[in-house]
Amino acid sequence: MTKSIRKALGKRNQTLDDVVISRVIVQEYTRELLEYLESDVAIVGGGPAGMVAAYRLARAGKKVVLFERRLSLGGGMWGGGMMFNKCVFQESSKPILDELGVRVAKVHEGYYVTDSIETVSVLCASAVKAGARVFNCMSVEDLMVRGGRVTGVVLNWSPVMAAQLHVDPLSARAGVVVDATGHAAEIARIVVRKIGKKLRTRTGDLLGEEPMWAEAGEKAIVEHTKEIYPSLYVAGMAANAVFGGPRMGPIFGGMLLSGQKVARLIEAIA
Ligand code: 48H
Repeated sequence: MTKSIRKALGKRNQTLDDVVISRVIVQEYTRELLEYLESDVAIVGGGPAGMVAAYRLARAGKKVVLFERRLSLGGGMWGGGMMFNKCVFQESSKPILDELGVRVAKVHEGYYVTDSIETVSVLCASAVKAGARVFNCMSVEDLMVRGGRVTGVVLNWSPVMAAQLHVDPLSARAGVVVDATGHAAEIARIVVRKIGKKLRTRTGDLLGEEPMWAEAGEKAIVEHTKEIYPSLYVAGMAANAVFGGPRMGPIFGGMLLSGQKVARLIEAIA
């Protein structure tokens, strides 16, 4: 308990003071936000790829912050396929689910199914418990770039952006930034829009997502998980949007494997 909270409580003969509750929230949030304005890794987007990357990197001892636009993490995973809230996984991704303790049922040789609500909840809890700090309701709207390298992200409250209010953002420095924003590949697009066609793709531009093909899409997503501009990595669906690869529909193993791969690549650099 901080001095100011002790003082506020001391003045009143009650156990629950509304303003103390407010003070705790504002103080604790502000303290952590200040702490995470500098991090080793800033992950943009809390879908399956971002959550696995956050879990692995935090467990490896990195100071990890994850910024998520929405209230909840989970991205496109909650709705399974067409809101049938089941997720399908292939054999290669099963060890990740087993490690985290997601209950998996084998339905066919090489086909596993999970409850999407359980899967999102476990991935989210694993990332947070491993030490990743999540700031929800925050959107990354720009990048810090210095000397030809990404050095951080530029943040605003999602409701500010949704209401199109003219409110200037704040900046957070990070050693490495991960674009895990899903189909939109928003962070890679910022590079092209503001710096030019400088991505490490064939043309320097985003090559765009291709039509649905589960097998090819799942393979491509892991191959395409890499550094796309100095200190900017791409993971998850955004990787196929950047490098040109099929979407894969409601199979989620590639997202977990992509999150795992980006974490390994980042762990290897420092
Ligand atoms: C803060 C942002 C911003 C921003 C976006 O879409 P996701 O679930 O992404 P992945 O890549 O982890 O998983 C993709 C998967 O869900 C999927 O869509 C599949 C498998 N599709 C196949 C198919 O054929 O359709 O999560 C991305 C997250 C979301 O929660 C966004 O809200 C968030 O990123 N986000 N957060 N700042 N600028 N942009």
